[in-house]
Amino acid sequence: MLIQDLRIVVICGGVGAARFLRGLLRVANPGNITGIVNTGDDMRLHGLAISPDLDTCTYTLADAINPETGWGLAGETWQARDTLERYGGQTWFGLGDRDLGTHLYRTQRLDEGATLTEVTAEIVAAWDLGLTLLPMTNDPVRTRVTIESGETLDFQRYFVERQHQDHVTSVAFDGIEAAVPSPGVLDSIAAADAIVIAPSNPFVSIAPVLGVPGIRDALAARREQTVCISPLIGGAAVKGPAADLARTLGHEVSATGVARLLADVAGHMVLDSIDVALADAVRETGVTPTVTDTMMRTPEIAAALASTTVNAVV
Ligand code: FO1
Repeated sequence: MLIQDLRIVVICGGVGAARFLRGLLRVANPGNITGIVNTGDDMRLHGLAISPDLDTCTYTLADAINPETGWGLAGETWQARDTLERYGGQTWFGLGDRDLGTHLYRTQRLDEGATLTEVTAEIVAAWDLGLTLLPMTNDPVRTRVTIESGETLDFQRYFVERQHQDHVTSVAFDGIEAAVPSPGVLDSIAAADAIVIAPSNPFVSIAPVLGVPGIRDALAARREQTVCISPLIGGAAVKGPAADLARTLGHEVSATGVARLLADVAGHMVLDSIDVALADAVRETGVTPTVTDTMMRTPEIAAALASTTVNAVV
């Protein structure tokens, strides 16, 4: 089948997933693409409902992402934050004036009784993206990390306020036992021709999605059509704490370690050319390796990666 005709599901975290989706949209039919996005990073701040990974995927695909920061909107101004600063309000998590519009709209709609799935569909339509983005669940799930001191931190406190410098001893997803996959998640996994686990942090971005009851089993049933892309290149993360977390959580800090972590749901792995020597070790975990350039420096490289990744399982 031509890639244009394939129904493709992508399990998404933040930046790495957004860049991959942007490449995929160049080679596949947006109407056949469904992103299932992590909501464990979500938070309430200033009374506003904030969904960072949904927004990073949306803004990146709209070519509206802030290029300096990798989150929020381009051409941002910070007048509201400056006013907060004057009052000594919370400014550690920066909400730009344009980005605030998204949080105001989402909060209003949720308060009116809309689900996060419905609000996400409205926001994606307003940016005219063409694909479907689904939150992993409409129920509240909050990623929390416990650090060496024994203190447990909300994810954004760890990631942003403390610049993910802490030595993490465990990660938990509060509320996940009671969470239900949002409508369409399980059906899209069952119907997909190809399923991609995007190169997001496996411990704090992909793990919450797999942890929603029902999702991991649904993916395991499609293991031969599921391919993960290693977020570690040469034993390092492209961005963020994935390598640090692998180390402190006791996993091998390499593409092989990630293959082992996801081997029950992904029968295939795409790893970077730098890690070509790991291909045999990946194969020994029962995962079929494909080696290519996975550093998405340009949308063209992201598009080539998307084609190679989908072709690994169809
Ligand atoms: N990350 C930061 O490092 N500093 C910030 O001030 C910050 C603000 C922010 C606002 C909205 C949003 O959607 C994301 C924001 N992020 C910020 C990134 C965020 O922490 C990450 O996108 C994810 O939660 C981790 O992937």
